[in-house]
Amino acid sequence: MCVPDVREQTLVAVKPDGVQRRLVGQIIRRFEQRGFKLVGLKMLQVSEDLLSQHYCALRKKPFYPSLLHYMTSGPVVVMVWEGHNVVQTSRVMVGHTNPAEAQAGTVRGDFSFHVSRNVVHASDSLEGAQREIQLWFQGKELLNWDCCDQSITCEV
Ligand code: DAT
Ligand code: MG
Repeated sequence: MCVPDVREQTLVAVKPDGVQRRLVGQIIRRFEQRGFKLVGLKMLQVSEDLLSQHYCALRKKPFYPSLLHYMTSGPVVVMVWEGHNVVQTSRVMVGHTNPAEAQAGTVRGDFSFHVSRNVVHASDSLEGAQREIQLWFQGKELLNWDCCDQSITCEV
């Protein structure tokens, strides 16, 4: 029998501060190590248009202009990870939005100390993940491939 929902997907992005600080490899390593499957990956300079759609729920927040400025200040690395419960598990791995409250062992808890430079993004719900994946990736950019350890990790 296969573990349920092994095709669940989420969007994770290394923000400009994470790219500048050469944290991309360490962040990817954590998701690989956990056993998730990378199905999409690209580096890009984000447009304000894409970001305003990505962060549409935050439009009225006082920090929104500085958030846009920060997120467009340099390249980001955006990824789609797949696996059982990947949305929720990724949020735990990334840690609290405010790094001051993030636990050690999480990405934010290990690599950052202020909410305005919290290194990484991860979708917060299944619906959010679907919306964000469609926003950032075209269907053909996501690969459907078999991981050689799948029968060991997914068949129980
Ligand atoms: P998360 O990224 O954990 O999903 P969010 O969706 O509430 O958090 O906010 C998106 C980003 O906006 C967050 O990663 C960093 C920034 N942000 C949130 N609250 C902030 C605040 N009070 N001051 C400055 N930036 C903030
Ligand atoms: Mg969010």
